[in-house]
Amino acid sequence: MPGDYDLVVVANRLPVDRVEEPDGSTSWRRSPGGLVTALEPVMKREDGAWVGWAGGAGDEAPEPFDAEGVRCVPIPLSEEEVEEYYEGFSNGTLWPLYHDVIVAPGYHRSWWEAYVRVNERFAEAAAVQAAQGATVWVQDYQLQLVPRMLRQRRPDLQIGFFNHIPFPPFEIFAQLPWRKAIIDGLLGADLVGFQRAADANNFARACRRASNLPARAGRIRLDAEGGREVRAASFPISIDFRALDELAQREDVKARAAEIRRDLGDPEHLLLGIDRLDYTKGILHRLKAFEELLDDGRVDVAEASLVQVATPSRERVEQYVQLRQDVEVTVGRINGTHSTIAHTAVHYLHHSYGREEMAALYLAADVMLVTALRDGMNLVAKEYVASRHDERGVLVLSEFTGAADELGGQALMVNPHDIDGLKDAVLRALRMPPREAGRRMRALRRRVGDHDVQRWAASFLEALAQHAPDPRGTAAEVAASAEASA
Ligand code: GDG
Repeated sequence: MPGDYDLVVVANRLPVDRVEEPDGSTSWRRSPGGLVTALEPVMKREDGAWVGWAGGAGDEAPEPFDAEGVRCVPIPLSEEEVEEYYEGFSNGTLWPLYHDVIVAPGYHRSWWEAYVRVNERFAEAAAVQAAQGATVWVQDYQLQLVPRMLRQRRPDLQIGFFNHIPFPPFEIFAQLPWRKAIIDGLLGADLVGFQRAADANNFARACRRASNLPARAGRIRLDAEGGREVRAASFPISIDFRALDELAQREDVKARAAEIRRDLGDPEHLLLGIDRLDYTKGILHRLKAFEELLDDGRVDVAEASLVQVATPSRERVEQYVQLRQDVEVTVGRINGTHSTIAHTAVHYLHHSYGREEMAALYLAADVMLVTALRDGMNLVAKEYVASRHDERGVLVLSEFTGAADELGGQALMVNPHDIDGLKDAVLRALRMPPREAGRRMRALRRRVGDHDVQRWAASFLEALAQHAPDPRGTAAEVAASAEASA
């Protein structure tokens, strides 16, 4: 029932996807992704509700429903709001701005107005669902105004926010015409979480510079609100290590990995990239390095092949259309020049795959290339590690990912802008002695295994509870006061 839920998650998307059944009816299937996995146990335990967009455009959303043990509350987005709030302000303004302006952000007032309006709608829905004193956890850059809007409606709530993408240095953030409103929106939360310590610091600095607020040691003091303190800290997200580890050990997945290698002509070395087709992921830089290694004759097409999975993404946003063209022209050129009848240099796959196939690909690859130009975390890097129960394989990892903070010691670190350095790292990975690769992979697996997504969710919620004590008091206090008033 509305008003009953002790934990409310607010995210742009619901944790389920709509499926059309053969008889024309609609059902809901859990969407792949770590967030759902991480939150499912707490959602069930705490009597949770999840507020999010169900996908699709229209003025009406489906009625709230239960799926996978979670109450789902769909939010409608009109056709125009999909264009202006989602494709526009979220993915055409904030996404490039927060990723070091790799492409130019668009600043359009109509996009901003739609962003404000849609954030209000999410905040209102969360306010209606949350029980007295409940915890509300708002996710990601599409909803940065929700914490403040929610606090205005429901000062009794404990409010947490987690930003999945980087928070940029103030010198870049300062471009945003609505920077003060965004800061104020986020400061409605009790705890604002980021992937890296550097993101939390950038945020605290933006509070000082844009809004003149005292911020020290990750605490921002709001004198205008009676000295209320907002905490900013890092909580690096992770994956469901155990589930992927188990999946990759299944006999059918291992057999599929071997089959993939056979089908690719049994190359001596298999390199792999898996990314959403996004300009932040450095796909073109990776292709350039591989092309030059083939051009230079340092790598032979009979010896090494690159499989690049580029999952379709944001296909109506202009820069993504351009990127797809650039990647496809580049792959065509590399293959035209270097492939032979027996061997293809680059296998480019513009599809999305099931979990089993993903695990088999990870298991088949000798070298995993993660060359993002900027990335909040990069879960692909951690998934590769979780899949390698055989302790083989080498991870080449960009220093501009959040994952680099944790895995930098054992992965081969690269600056993807330095093509010569990237080529050297790829060659080093291809030639790494198995003992060294094994030692590195063991250490990587220990790190990711100990810091899985369940631990991430628990540590965020624990920090939130500590920073903003339950306004209803502890269970014992509540019981005592109920007794006293009886
Ligand atoms: C954002 C931040 C941060 C990809 N293709 C397929 C597929 N995937 C899955 C991967 C992985 C996920 O999508 C991608 O996660 P990443 O972390 O690599 O990147 P973003 O999508 O940009 O995610 C990022 C993340 O949020 C979490 O906070 O790490 O920095 O940008 O799990 O496996 N999954 C399936 N088929 C595919 O074809 N099943």
